[in-house]
Amino acid sequence: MMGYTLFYSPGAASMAVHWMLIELEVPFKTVLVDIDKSQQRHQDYLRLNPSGRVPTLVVDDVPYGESVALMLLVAERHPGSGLVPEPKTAHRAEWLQLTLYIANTLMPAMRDWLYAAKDGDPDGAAAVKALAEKRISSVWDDFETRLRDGRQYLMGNAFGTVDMLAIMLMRWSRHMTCAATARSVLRAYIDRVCARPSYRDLNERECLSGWPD
Ligand SMILES: N[C@@H](CCC(=O)N[C@@H](CS)C(=O)NCC(=O)O)C(=O)O
Repeated sequence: MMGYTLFYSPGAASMAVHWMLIELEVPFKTVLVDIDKSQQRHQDYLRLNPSGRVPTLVVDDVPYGESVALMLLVAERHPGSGLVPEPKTAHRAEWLQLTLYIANTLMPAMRDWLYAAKDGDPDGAAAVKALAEKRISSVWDDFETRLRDGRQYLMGNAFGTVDMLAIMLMRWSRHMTCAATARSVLRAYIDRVCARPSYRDLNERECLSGWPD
């Protein structure tokens, strides 16, 4: 079947991809993979995503994983969306740098915090989480530095993929000592971005509530 089918779990790494599809106003289907019920380990899902991780995006019948890669792929398929700086334009290199920074630095630290006891030794989880919080805090410092010049979004005054990723990950920090909402500059950014109708739509579709408020 042509088109997009997103395998998602509410609030998981699928969230930013889901948001992007909503922003693009393209037709897509969703299939719930309930992580709380370990559905990501079901044989049928592992055939699509052998690592047993969410999300998977089926594009024209072919399944792909990795949320950031999915967003880059979708951006490539919808040139002119305004959600990314187009190739060879002024902000493209900065956008690539920020995208990979989020994928390489922030996302692994989030995983370490959230899965410290499950992926690793439960006895060492506190130390892993403490290091993860340091790494996450230093990314929040960087984001605050960017936003302090009065820009609306991380890349300037154009909302885009990095904002959807950043907001998803800031939401994940809600139970951490380094919760993004505790920082005034980030809080103002979060409130601004989360006021978008697409974010409200996303929350309704994923039955999420309670963040940022
Ligand atoms: N780097 C992956 C991370 C995916 C990931 O860790 N997803 C989590 C949910 S946020 C998951 O599938 N957890 C279930 C598990 O690991 O068993 C991506 O961005 O897609």
